[in-house]
Amino acid sequence: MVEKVMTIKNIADISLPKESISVVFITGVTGQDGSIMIDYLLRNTNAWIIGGARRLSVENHSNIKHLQDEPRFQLVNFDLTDSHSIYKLMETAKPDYFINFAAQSFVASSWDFARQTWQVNSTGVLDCLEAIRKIKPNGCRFYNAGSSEEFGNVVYEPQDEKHPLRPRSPYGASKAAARQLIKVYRESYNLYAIQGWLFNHEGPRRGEEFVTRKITKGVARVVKDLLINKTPVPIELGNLDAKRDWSDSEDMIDAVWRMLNQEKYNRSIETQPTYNPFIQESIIPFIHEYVVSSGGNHSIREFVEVSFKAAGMTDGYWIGNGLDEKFVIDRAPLRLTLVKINPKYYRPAEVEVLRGDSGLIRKELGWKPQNTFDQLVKKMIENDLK
Ligand code: NAP
Ligand code: F7E
Repeated sequence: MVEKVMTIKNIADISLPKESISVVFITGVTGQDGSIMIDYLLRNTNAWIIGGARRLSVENHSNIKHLQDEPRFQLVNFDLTDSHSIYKLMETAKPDYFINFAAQSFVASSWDFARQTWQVNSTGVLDCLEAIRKIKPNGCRFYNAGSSEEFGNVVYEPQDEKHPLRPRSPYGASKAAARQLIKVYRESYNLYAIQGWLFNHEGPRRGEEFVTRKITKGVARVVKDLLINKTPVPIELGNLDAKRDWSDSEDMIDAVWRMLNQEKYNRSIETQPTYNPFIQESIIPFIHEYVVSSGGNHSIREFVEVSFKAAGMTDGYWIGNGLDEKFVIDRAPLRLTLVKINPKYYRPAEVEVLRGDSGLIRKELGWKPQNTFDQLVKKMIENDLK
């Protein structure tokens, strides 16, 4: 059977219904968060959704293939580093929401591609803000994907909205710069423009170079090799001691939508003396940028252990120290190495420990995660075992 390929339109060919309906433009839809956001909006709203994606020589639509026949979704050719395409999109679709997930999102690559990281993650955001300000300043709400990496070299735990920005990578610096630009535009032009601090979030659609998915895919491969009596090639990792506050990406997307519609969730905004639901600017003084996180954290070493257990392998254990540390199992007469260290995966500078305090968004917008860490690992392992 020949598989259908997702049609990618030019911006000029966008078609929207005549009747007034909410239009959401989402960038980065081939990635994890963008694709989950589309599914979330199709389930929970009647909005029409336009997804922006770069046309690549080799198709990369696995996260959005299921939307091929979805009438409320259109995929358009879009590049965040091309300001013309941002303006063209704003003029043609005049979206009510502009959700920017597009980024050079891989921290480890940001040292090798520092300039490109800046162009996409910072200059790209500036171009979005300018286009919104010029074309639809009063009716387009903008969300940019901020990150716990902005906190970087942390000074207290857990990190909340007041924690200083102390990035440790070109990636973290680029997101911190975008945050400052958004603040300036919000305050100067009354834009509903915000950037949440999302801590790490994962799931079956996670890119394979990020450590969680690398581990769950690796574990699935090891399990398969052992089943056919093949000696497994070890999974190679870097810093096992780093700790991250991992959540399920489905929960985080719900937080993004709440941040974009704060008056619907935060009853205290309505009681503010100047609040008028019919004037968008009236809520600008009350909107917040929130930390979104689970509140717990785990080391990479723990993620390895929990993943093997979720795949039914409970007899693995660690031996050795430092660069010689290994995760092994005994299969008489052999001791098999399943995980080992490769120093090439260490970073020039590391964010050692992250743990977020999401108390404010829980209190003000009623957000709360539905999935636990163990459920997340199980879901990822089950997906990769398939
Ligand atoms: P992802 O899976 O790596 O997706 C990134 C998306 O950006 C991809 O669709 C990619 O398209 C697109 N993109 C990159 N450069 C582009 C450009 N110049 N023009 C248009 N599109 C471009 O990332 P994610 O995990 O979904 O994260 C979404 C956003 O949240 C990112 O901004 C990330 O920095 C941020 N964030 C993520 C996390 C997390 O834990 N996942 C936490 C905090 C913040 P291609 O497929 O063409 O490369
Ligand atoms: O690394 C360590 C690595 O690449 C997590 C992005 O979504 O979340 C993500 O950034 C930790 C780091 O994610 C390997 O040194 C060890 O300490 O999965 P990661 P990240 O850098 O935390 C933030 C919030 C974002 O905003 C980003 O967009 O794991 N680690 N060994 C390794 N990491 C990788 N990738 N590969 C290893 O082999």
